[in-house]
Amino acid sequence: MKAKRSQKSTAELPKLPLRLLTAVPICDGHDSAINTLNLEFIRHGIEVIYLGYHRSAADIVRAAIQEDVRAIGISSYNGGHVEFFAEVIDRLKKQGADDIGVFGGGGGTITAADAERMKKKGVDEIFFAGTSLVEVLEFVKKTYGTPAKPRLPSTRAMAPHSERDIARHLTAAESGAAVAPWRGQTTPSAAPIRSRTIGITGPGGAGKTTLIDELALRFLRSNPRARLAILSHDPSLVGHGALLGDRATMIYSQDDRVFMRSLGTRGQAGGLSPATERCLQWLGHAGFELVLIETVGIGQEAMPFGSELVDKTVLVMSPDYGSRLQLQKIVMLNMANIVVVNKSDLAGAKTAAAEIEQRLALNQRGQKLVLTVAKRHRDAGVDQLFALLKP
Ligand code: B12
Repeated sequence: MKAKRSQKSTAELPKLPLRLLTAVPICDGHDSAINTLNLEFIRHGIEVIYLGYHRSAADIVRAAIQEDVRAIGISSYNGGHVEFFAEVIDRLKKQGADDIGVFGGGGGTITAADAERMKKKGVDEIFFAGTSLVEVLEFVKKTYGTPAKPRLPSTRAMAPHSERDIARHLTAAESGAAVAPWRGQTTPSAAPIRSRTIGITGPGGAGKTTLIDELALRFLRSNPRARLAILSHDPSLVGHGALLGDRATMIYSQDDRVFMRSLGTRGQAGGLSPATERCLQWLGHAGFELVLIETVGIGQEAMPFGSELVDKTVLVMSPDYGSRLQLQKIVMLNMANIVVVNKSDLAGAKTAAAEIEQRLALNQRGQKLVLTVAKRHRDAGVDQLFALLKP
């Protein structure tokens, strides 16, 4: 992999967007309030990693650390909030991450007396029914608008290659900083190491995230000790933040052996982030056996990956791409090593597979075609894809 030589000194670093993680606790499906708040946050330039509802304190803390967020916003309606918020704070402390703030709300289900108890346990603020979005925004900007220190990787406070340490290096990579070497290691630019890397791309709605989650399950089962990293991209909205929501639909990727990082494209076209390559270098140094990269939903002319970035590329399509003519316009059909027709239980999937097979045959590159139903457990197509991804 080519090394990036144009890293910036700390003085030139761009101001990074504020990153928050939001979630709804376990046994709670009230996500209406948090969905509204998420949109308001991204409208004001914040990157929101949304974990979804029915999430355990352990999932929330693991994700917050991996995503290196400044604070966690929890929306809780089904009771048990005093204990749940306390568990989140306790787990953050145990993992040396108590600089990550915790705040939240829950309509009228959190009483003023509960809120006082929660604040005593370390919650920064609780918002009650009737709070305006402006008020929430003002609190967030005032309380979390400046980074807690230290934000850059510190060899003093963090065990090398701990989740916190890796997360901080990725943040530094996102800022473009010339990151300090890990203890006992050379800098990524001096000695690039790359994990086996698979690039997964395709139009929005084809089922890439579900497919990756199923691949994660197969990876965890087939390698009892190995670690997997996932770099998941979502678009940054022009002039706004980004809703980084891929975690919300993932189950197996919440495993302790999976390190997942959500990246906003931050103005770069093509499906990846300006920092993807630098992040890959650090993941290589951290020793992950496999890295899966998910691009944003791509269009006809996108070619997100070069061979310097990934070992294999997978194009995921759904059967409803339109007419056969459309297939002539999709550049990735020439480039991908493997083409997946996901949702192959839908009507028209057989015709789609036949048309894509013909299109690939014209390329004469030995590209593989796999039919999957990623939402189905133990899908034979996903097994076949997993086998094809092995070295
Ligand atoms: C809408 C609703 C539902 C919808 C949820 C839809 C959805 N996808 O969210 C449906 C109909 C599905 C539903 C189902 C149930 N519900 Co319900 N539901 C409500 C209701 C009426 C409104 C909640 C709401 O979304 N309000 C809109 C938001 C925007 O307003 P808000 O709450 O005031 O939020 C503000 C602040 O609290 C704050 N805030 C909130 N969250 C956060 C997070 C952060 C980070 C920040 C900064 C701020 C913040 O900012 C908001 C903006 O002002 C409440 C009653 C109530 N009035 O609160 C019951 C209520 C929460 N539900 C209740 C119950 C019991 C249930 C069910 C168990 C019913 C059943 N037996 O099936 C199920 C459980 C569902 C589940 N899987 O968890 C009870 C909970 C009782 C309790 N905790 O003791 C309530 C209180 C009703 C009641 N009085 O009995 N429910």
